[in-house]
Order: sequence, then structure tokens, then C-alpha cells
Amino acid sequence: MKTLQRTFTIVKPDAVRKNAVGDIIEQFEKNGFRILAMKMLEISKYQAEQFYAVHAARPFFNTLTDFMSSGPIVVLALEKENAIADLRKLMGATNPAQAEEGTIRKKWATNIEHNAIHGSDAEDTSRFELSFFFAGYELAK
Ligand code: FUP
Repeated sequence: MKTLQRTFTIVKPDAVRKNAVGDIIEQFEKNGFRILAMKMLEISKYQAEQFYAVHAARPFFNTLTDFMSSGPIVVLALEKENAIADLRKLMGATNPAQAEEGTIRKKWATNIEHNAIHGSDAEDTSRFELSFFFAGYELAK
């Protein structure tokens, strides 16, 4: 029996500014992810700080939250078998200089700060991140 898993992703402001939204969503679909929910929105600095609270003590927290509140983002709930690990693989390394050929960050990221896409890294973070951006009814499918 197939065990479907859900994960959460953000097309970040840099990728939206590069008109990369369509290409990135196409890559999700071509790689077997089902789109459960999706929306485009802007978040405030405070909302970005809440979302990235786990990184509050890191030196890049201020620039990260400035960047994430600098323009529109697209948030998606995705589903497939092994979704969390498979999305991380499709995204590529955090620093695009280390990202493998064929990954989204290799193609679209500018640098480690402006790296095109976010993806949940574990089951607990995916639950938190999905519920941060989507209400229960939007995922009840
Ligand atoms: P990832 O899970 O690959 O997005 O990477 P991390 O959780 O380590 O970092 C979260 C975000 O912080 C990155 F996507 C970009 C930003 N960051 C920096 O701006 N500078 C760094 O040195 C590391 C991460």
C-alpha cells in the first residue's frame, strides 16, 4: 500500500520576481507531487519572524525575514509518497553553489540568501508550516 505524505513549500520572493513560478510548479507536477492547495500572498516582517522562529538566534535571521517579507510568495501543500525527502532532493542544496544539476536551486537561486524555494525538512516542521499558511478546510481532501 502506498503511504502518501504531505509537505509544504514556498516559492520565495526572488523566484517570483524572476517569473519562475510556472517553471517551479511544473517541476513539482512532473516529479509526481500532487498540489493539494496553493496561494500567492505577501507576509509581514513579523509573520516571517514567526514562521522562521527556529532560526531566531542565527546571524542571518534579520536578512532572511526582511527578504521573505520583501514581495509576493507562493505557498503550496504538496502530496506524494516520501514527499518531504523527495522535495528536498528536487530543491537542491541550501547554497546554490553546492546544488546539483537539475535541481530547482541550481536553476533559479541567486545565492544562499536568495535561494528561490523553501521546503519542510521533517514531519514535525511540515505540520507546523502547513498549518501556519493553510486552514484545516483547505487541506481536507
Ligand atoms: P534550507 O532548509 O535548505 O532552506 O536551509 P536552512 O534551514 O539552513 O536555512 C533557512 C534559510 O535561511 C535558507 F533557505 C536561506 C537562509 N540562510 C541564509 O540566509 N544564510 C545562511 O548562511 C543559511 C541560511
